[in-house]
Amino acid sequence: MSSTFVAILMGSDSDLPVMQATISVLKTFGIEHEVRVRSAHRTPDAAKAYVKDAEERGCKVFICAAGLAAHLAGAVAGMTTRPVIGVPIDNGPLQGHDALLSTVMMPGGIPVATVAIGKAGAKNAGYLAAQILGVADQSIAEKVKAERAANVIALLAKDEAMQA
Ligand code: RP5
Repeated sequence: MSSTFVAILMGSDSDLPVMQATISVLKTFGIEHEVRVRSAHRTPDAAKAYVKDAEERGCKVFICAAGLAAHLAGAVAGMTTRPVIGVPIDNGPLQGHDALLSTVMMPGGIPVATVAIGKAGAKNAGYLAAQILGVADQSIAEKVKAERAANVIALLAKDEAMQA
């Protein structure tokens, strides 16, 4: 029997500090996840084998992070019809602009839902995965709504404190 989970793939273990933001969001919502290092360039065969195996075991969303010539999300998107979220990592001399364009500029028919460069994008990748799962899972949808409502209250409270 397969159980629903999100797979987080990263091109290198050096991407992990940024991707902790994704892991943290998924933990907040109690979403099962796996974290693996698989590279489109350095370990293409292992990347493909993982994607196929993860699909069979119940992976519903793939989150792929890479920096520089960031082809991991695009390569994974070519291997699966599950939603693929791409996180451009902000390392290297171009500070993630290279990774952003490599991730987002996909040919028609093979989409990658690309989030912002770096930590904000990594965080949003977790939220987007939760929202995708929430379409079919009411309990996750409710948690996402509750978290948003709590954020509104917290922000307005900060504003109120500022005015005092
Ligand atoms: C990319 O190259 C990885 O995703 C990483 O962001 C970047 C550098 O990798 P390392 O040289 O740190 O392993 O493929």
